[in-house]
Amino acid sequence: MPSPHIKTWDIFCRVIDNFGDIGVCWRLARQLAEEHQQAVRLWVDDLDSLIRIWPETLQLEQQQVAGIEVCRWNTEFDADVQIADVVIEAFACDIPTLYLDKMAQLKRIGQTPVWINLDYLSAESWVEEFHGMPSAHPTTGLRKTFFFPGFTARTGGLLREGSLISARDSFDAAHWLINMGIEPQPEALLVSLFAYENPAVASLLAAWANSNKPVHCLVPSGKILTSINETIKQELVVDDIYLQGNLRLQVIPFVTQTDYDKLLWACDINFVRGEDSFVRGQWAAKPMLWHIYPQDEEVHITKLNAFLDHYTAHCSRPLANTIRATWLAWNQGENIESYWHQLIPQLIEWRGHSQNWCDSLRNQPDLATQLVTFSTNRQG
Ligand code: TRH
Repeated sequence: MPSPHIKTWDIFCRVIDNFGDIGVCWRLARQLAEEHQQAVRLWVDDLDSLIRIWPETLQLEQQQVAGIEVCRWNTEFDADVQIADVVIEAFACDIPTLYLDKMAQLKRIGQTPVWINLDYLSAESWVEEFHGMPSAHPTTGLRKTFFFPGFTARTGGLLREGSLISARDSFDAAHWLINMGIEPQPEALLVSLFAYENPAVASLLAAWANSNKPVHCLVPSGKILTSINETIKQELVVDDIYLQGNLRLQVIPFVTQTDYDKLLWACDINFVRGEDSFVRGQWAAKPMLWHIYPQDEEVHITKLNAFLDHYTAHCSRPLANTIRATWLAWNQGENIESYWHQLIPQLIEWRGHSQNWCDSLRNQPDLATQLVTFSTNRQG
C-alpha cells in the first residue's frame, strides 16, 4: 500500500519560447521526485528544449529521465492515461480537454484531483492577494487554485532544493572551471552573460574594454551572442575568445541546468534573464543584473521596478540607486558604460548585499514544499 504522502503528479508544460517554461517545470519535477518522493509525470510539447538543459533526454513519446516520467504532449492528446492526484498546469497552459473531462468524471464520484495553475514569478504586490485564489471551471465546476511564486511570506515562494545552499558552499570553483576549459585571468572579474538580444551590449563591451579592472566574460552560446557579434562585426562561436583592451570574452557551450548553477557560483557577477536563471542568480548570492523577459506596453518595466523595490530595500541609497539605474539602462537598451564604472567601486558592498538578500529569501518555505503541503491539505 503506497504511503498517503506519495501522490501522483502530472505537470503540463507548453514551451512558449526559450528555456524558462521547461526550466521551471523540470526543476520542480525533479525536486518533487527527489526530495518529496512524489511520482511525477511531465508532459512537454517541445522535447528539444528539455534536451538542451538536460541532454540525457531523448526524442521519445514516453521515457524515464532522472526519476521522472517524461511524455511528449502532442497536439492531439489521446493518451488513455490515469488522472494524477495533483495536476499542475504551468503558466496557464490549458490542460487537454480529454484530460479535463476525465477529471470531471472523477469529481462526480468524489475523487476530485487537486488542480493548480502555477503562474509566472513577479514581485508585484497584487501577487500576495491572488496567491492561493480558487477559480471554478465554467462547465465542469472543477476548482483550480492559482499558485504564485514570489519573494514574500504570502506567496508560494521560490524553487530551492534542500541541498542547494550546502552544494553551493562546498563547491570547488577552480576545479570546475578547469574542467570546463575556462582559465580565469588573474585579477580579472569573472562575469557570466546570459541575456536576450540587447543593443546595450555595445556599451557594456566598451565599459569592459576600458575598465581599470580586467573582465573575463563567459557567454553561453545564445541570443546575446547575436548582439555581441553584430557589435564587434565578427562571427564568434563556441570556444572562441575575443580580446579588446581589458576585456577577454569567451564563448562557452550552453551547459546543462546543473552546470549552469555552477557557472553562477563560479563567477563574480552574473547577468541573468527570464525567470529561472534569475532565481538561480539569487541563490548564487552574487551580484547580478537581470534582463527581464520583455512584454508589450512596458509591463516588464513595472515588474522590474517592483522587484528592485524589494531587492534594494536594505542596501545603502548610493548602491540602490546605481543598481536601479544600471538595470533600467540594460533593460531599455541604453548606454550602460558610465553605470558600470559606478558599480564596480561598490562591488564589495554589492557582494555583501547579495549574500544578505539570499539569506533573507531562505527564510521562506520553498515552492515545491509549499505545493506538497497544499496538495496534502487539500482534496480537490
Ligand atoms: O530562457 P528564458 O528567457 O526563459 C523564459 C521564457 O522566455 C519564457 O517563455 C518566459 O515566460 C520566462 O522566461 C519568464 O530564461 P530563464 O527563465 O532563465 O530560463 C533559462 C533556463 O535555461 C534556466 O533553467 C537555466 C537554463 N540554462 C541552462 O541549462 N544552461 C545554460 O547554459 C543557460 C545559459 C541556461
